[in-house]
Amino acid sequence: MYRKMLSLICFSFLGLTLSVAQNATESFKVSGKCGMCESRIEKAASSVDGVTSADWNKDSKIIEVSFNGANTNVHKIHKAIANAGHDTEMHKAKDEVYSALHGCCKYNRVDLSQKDKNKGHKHTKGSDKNGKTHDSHSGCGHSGDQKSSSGC
Ligand SMILES: [Cu+2]
Repeated sequence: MYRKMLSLICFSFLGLTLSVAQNATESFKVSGKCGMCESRIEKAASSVDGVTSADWNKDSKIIEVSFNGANTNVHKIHKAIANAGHDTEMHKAKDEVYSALHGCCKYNRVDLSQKDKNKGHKHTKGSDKNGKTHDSHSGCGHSGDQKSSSGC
């Protein structure tokens, strides 16, 4: 009986320690361009059960998420963001979801998925098969310079 009590106490202590340790913060890269992307990405991340905060920076393209590891894992968050149309390091958005994004939000998809194939990242007009180079950017009515597209 005494032994049983002892192991019970041990287990509950272990459980307590684990649940405290499972508050995790992760940051990873998410493709996007403007303030609209920011709210979409953060909304998608926050919609995942267990996520307590999500903050995406449009300049660094890094999202920082805090979540309870007992309820969720970072993989689910990647997936939710990809489902909203934004590529992450782990998950790529479906083409049809990406295509449905606002014109201003059509980020350059080469960035994350084909980094190695795209050495040099040329900014020449129309040479890119995807037509998503900065120079061919359309829909914002301005130069397409990434920094100035924040007002979209
Ligand atoms: Cu956007």
